[in-house]
Amino acid sequence: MITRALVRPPSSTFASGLTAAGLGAPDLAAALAQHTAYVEALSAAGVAVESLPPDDRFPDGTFVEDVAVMTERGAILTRPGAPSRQGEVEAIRGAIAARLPILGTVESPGCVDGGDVCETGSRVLIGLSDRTNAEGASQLASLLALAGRRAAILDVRKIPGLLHLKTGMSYLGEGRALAWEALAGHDDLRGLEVLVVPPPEAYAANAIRVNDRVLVAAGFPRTLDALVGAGMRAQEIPMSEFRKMDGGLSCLSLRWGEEGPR
Ligand code: CIR
Repeated sequence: MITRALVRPPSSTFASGLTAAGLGAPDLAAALAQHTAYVEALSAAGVAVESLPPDDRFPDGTFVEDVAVMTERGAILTRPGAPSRQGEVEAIRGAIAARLPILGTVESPGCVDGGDVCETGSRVLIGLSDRTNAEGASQLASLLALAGRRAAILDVRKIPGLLHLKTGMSYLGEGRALAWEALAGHDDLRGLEVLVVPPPEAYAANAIRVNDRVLVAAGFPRTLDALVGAGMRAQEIPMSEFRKMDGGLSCLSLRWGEEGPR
């Protein structure tokens, strides 16, 4: 069960964050409305959501997933790979520490973005990307071991268009995953039943399982059909403004409970 989540609505500087999407500037009012809908969806799924104040020092600060990895035994703070985002860790440290133990922090020269960390039930996958380096992945694997979690490190740097591991895959629970074709055949996904996301719907691969349902970006009918066809309760969430900033559903919250890191 996921019982708790932390979020931070986008701030007035949101549009100056990092992006390679090429989809134009986000509209802040629309982003705030989409964020509210996201929080409502988490709440409706039984999650107690706490909202931190927007912080205009950090345009990408709404993507709270990247600064910590949550486990049922405590949180691990990361060191994001983008220099403009590294201050986000100090900005959220107190809020996390007030809610659960901090098991450790990824230290320089290691870098990890939480978006590269994907729970798959039996173990945690850590993607090596432009944001997560080998040193950071290795430190995180050791810290996860303290939380009783096994980790596997996979290199996803050669997959075009993949910012983070979870840009291209999501764990759906019960041994199932949603993933790009390029990841579906990877050795480290062996043993998972993978629903492959068609290339025109690549953005929809970043979905989140929240208790009895899966939240999926709105506007990707084939992915929605695949989830429903697999017997899942799927709920569409409008994400257009976060997509413009390369963010997906998982990025917008830190979620924890009894099942381990997400
Ligand atoms: C960034 O480039 O860091 C942000 N604009 C988007 C981060 C998305 N986070 C995630 O996928 N976990």
